[in-house]
Amino acid sequence: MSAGELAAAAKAAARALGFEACGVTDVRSSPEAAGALDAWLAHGMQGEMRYMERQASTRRDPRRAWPQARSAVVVLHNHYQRDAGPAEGRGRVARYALGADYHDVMHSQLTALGERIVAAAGGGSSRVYVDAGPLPERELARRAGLGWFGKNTMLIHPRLGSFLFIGVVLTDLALASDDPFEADRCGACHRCLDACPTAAFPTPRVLDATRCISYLTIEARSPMPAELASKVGDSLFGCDVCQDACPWNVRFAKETSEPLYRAKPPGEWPTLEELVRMSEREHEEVFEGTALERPGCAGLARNATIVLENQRRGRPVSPAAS
Ligand code: B12
Ligand code: SF4
Ligand code: SF4
Repeated sequence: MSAGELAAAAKAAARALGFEACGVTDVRSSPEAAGALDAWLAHGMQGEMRYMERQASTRRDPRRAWPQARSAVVVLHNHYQRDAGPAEGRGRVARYALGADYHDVMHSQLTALGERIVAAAGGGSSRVYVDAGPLPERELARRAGLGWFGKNTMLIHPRLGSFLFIGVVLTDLALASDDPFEADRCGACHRCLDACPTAAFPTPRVLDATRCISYLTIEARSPMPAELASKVGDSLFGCDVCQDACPWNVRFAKETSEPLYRAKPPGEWPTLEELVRMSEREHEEVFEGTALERPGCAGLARNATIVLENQRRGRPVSPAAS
């Protein structure tokens, strides 16, 4: 099979597995993206995410992840769903975390994709990555022609919007690369920058994670600074505000076709009061297999306490999602 035929076979397999978009790129380092990462780290915008420092050399140069790798097959998976917001007494959970943990869902689908590529070539190997690995996933997706970096730093696909997970299959096979996405389709818009409740963007396309509700409610282990806690509103876990504000999502976001990403009924989530009192064991029972395992029992109790305080003081809640 030629490199072009193998790329076509990979894209057909990705479609058959339910991925909405697929592109191919090489694994070379990109000086602009490496420079942007270095500047971000130098300003301490990673906060307590020490893994971002530890993994920096591989993020700068993806070849270090697996020196035999020759191509990266990058896929997008839509996780958008209409969301009426939390039920009475509950906190708001970002859409990506409403159903099963996407790391598990994507991992098995990416493994199947890698196997199909190797089978089509009649040999070779593959390795799969989603979020937790040290790859610069947005940059690989942009280079594979799948979209541009919005001013909110999200990878936006021109016909799907940004409510997308990115997955990567590295392979030691050579596949024909797509043209990188070079256009900036944000134009003069700045709705995401204006909408962010915590003013987390020092400049367009740079996110100070230490101010981002997603970081504060998921990644940070320390107590939340009071100035930021008062701005979190009703967000219990993660944040979609800068994506909800984006016209590309208003226009293109469609319901996910992945049943495993679907939310359980709003009334079945534990209440904020229950979360404050929840034991480690109960936390494990309720949240096993979901992204809400990540902050741990203590992290969710911290978040629930903050949301309760914001509600008590009548502090503005996050804009109603739809
Ligand atoms: C650390 C991390 C976070 C941190 C920091 C986010 C950030 N913007 O840096 C926190 C915890 C805040 C976070 C939040 C979220 N995350 Co996150 N996160 C990651 C992770 C693990 C690394 C990202 C990273 O390297 N950041 C460092 C910065 C410097 O790099 P970057 O954002 O990837 O890429 C930027 C630079 O390369 C820069 N750049 C490149 N060249 C140039 C040139 C110039 C001139 C400039 C100015 C910049 C520039 O622009 C790129 C895009 O902004 C990736 C998975 C992965 N392995 O890549 C997921 C990932 C980015 N997250 C993801 C998601 C879904 C989210 C949330 C939506 C979850 C939620 N609903 O709460 C939010 C979105 C917040 C936001 N607006 O970004 C998805 C994004 C998918 C997409 N369509 O873009 C990813 C790819 C995971 C996945 N596999 O799907 N996340
Ligand atoms: S996810 Fe929320 S807090 Fe983070 S940058 Fe976007 S709007 Fe701001
Ligand atoms: S809201 Fe506007 S500026 Fe922000 S990412 Fe979307 S198009 Fe770009």
